[in-house]
Amino acid sequence: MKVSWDIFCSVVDNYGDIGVTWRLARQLAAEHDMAVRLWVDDLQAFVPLCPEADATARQQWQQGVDVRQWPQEWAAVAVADVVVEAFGCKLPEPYLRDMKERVSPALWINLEYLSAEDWVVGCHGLPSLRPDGLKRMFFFPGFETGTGGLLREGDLLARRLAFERDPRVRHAFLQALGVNPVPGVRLITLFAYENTALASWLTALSRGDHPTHLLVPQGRIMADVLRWLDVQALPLTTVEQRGRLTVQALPFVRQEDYDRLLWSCDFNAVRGEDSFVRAQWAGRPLLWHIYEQEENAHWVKLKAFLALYVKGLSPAAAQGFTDLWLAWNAGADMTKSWNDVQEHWVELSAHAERWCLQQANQADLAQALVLFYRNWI
Ligand code: TRH
Repeated sequence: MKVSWDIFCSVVDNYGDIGVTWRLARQLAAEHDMAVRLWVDDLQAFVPLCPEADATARQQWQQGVDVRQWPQEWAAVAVADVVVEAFGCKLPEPYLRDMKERVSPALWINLEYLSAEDWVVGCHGLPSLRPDGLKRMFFFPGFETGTGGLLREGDLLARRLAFERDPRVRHAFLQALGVNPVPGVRLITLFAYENTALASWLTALSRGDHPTHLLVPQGRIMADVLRWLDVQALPLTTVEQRGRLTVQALPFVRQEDYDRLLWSCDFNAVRGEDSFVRAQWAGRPLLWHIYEQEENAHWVKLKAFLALYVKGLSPAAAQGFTDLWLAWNAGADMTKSWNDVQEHWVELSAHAERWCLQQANQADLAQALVLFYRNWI
């Protein structure tokens, strides 16, 4: 009998909650032969990532995953062997009661947000005992040994390599999106929250030595792009040229294609959690727009990641890269830091690939979860 998993996802805002849980659910089913139910309270957020999904269906099968609408009025179901509560979403009370009644206890995992902070290693895998007798285990993704690792499909890097080896595949992929970069141009994707730093970056790109083609998937940064271009709209098929910068809007693509898009580019601006990790697997230099938290808690996370990431870079490259990320996240002028980064482009590109391979030495998060369960029973 397959081990059964219930993964609970409450969509707070954006696509990160569903992005991570959908990816995890698929991988557990495809690579570990698990029976996975994914409970989602807002299926509207799921459809852009998986366009064949039905936002109104109470139950549907997608890529081997039993996707369920998480109903407001919970209807009893058999509790799974492993219960994943993603990002502290609250499990339904009746489900918790059924967990208490279960003859063989279920493993209850609280899957936490990704952070590079030091304390994560110490807290990963710790139990929390509740007054009602149930025990919840804290599972922390992370970049270092002793954490739960990062989501990475088993064949991901091999697929990227195959994609990169054949320029015709990249060409066809971009063409299908309506992207026809001129030879030698630098391709950059831009996925970010609203950001006052954008104007300075786009201006620096338009005045830079290197021609750049910027691809902007539909999303929250678009209004800032339009403002800088001084246009009302950027239809999908058109490109806008300003100096050395070409700007093009893209549709929001399915999750698998988003990877291909990142692999097709020389530099990727990403945000939140899942696209941030995917950009690292792309092995290209990246720019992270971190999700803002109360009391500026995100700055600690940002700096903790930077401190880890820049290890092994020359001091000047590390400084330029750090300054760029800090300016972007502070909404400050990026002209100087972007120009500084240009001096270290080759080094930063090699470093990104090295970082990717180094991270790939860790067990991936799905693998780590399965092992955690095996060790627990
Ligand atoms: O959408 P996000 O900003 O999600 C955020 C973060 O996860 C944040 O940590 C969380 O607290 C907050 O939501 C509530 O960014 P993220 O995590 O990168 O998720 C975006 C998902 O969308 C990711 O799975 C990649 C996917 N994607 C596509 O599938 N196609 C696209 O075209 C694009 C641009 C993204």
